[in-house]
Amino acid sequence: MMIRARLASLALALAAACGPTAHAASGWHLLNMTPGVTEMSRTIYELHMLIFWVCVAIAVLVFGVMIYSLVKFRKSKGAVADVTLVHNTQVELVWTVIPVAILVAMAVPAARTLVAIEDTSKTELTIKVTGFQWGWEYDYLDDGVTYFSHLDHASNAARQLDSTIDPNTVDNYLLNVDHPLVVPVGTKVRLLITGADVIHSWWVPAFGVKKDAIPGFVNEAWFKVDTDKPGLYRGQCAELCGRDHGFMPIVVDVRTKADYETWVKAEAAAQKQAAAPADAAAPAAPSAP
Ligand SMILES: [Cu+2]
Repeated sequence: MMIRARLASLALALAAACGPTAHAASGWHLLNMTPGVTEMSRTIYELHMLIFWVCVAIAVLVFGVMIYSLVKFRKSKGAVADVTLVHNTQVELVWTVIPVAILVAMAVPAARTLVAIEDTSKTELTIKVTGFQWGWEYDYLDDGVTYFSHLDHASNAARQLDSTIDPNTVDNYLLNVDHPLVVPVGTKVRLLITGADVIHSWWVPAFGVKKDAIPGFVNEAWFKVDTDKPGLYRGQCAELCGRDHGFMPIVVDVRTKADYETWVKAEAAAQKQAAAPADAAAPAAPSAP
């Protein structure tokens, strides 16, 4: 029941994040990937749809011929097996060459998209993302801002075994955090993703980003949210990482550039100030003669 509620709310969140209202009403799009809010996520979506329709066409053709043959040439109608096609070189060539050609044709756009996904050149903002049991740490490498992002208090209270809170009354149950990742629109953001303990995976469907967070490795990912799409985007850890795997959601707060600048300056100043008393106290410690 809880899982169903979670899936439903995730689906709703994804729908709210990307689907046009009229389209959302039908509910059919919930079965599909989201086109997302970045050019890359749309490219991935279009590639997925292209390959999907190629597969549908092949399935219709192959099953069509098969079912037609089964019905038309059945034994009860007096059909006799035609053995001239057994080990027929021409036929074998045709059914080898055509699938190879189709696979190669599909590999071209797929490879092009993969190369684009991995292209982390010309990024404008770099954030280190560390997954841990159970939450995320975001480190704005150039701005001196670091903080942890955990499951929000309301979800955490409701999820406890002895809790009397109905999860249906909690907004974005298990999909909300205390401190979301804040990024600007229209900016190529590079993520350096790693793990502190076990393998996690940073996944935000609306950005088309899903990358493993592996201890001892630094994986790269990037996204650039459309200028006209600021808002909250949700995701989850997508690698089974232990007991509380289901309790480490991801929320990305995408703001306008001006809003982001204001936020990052204020946050950097606040963190500097918070660290200051410790720095000031340090020289007062007794030093050895
Ligand atoms: Cu995890």
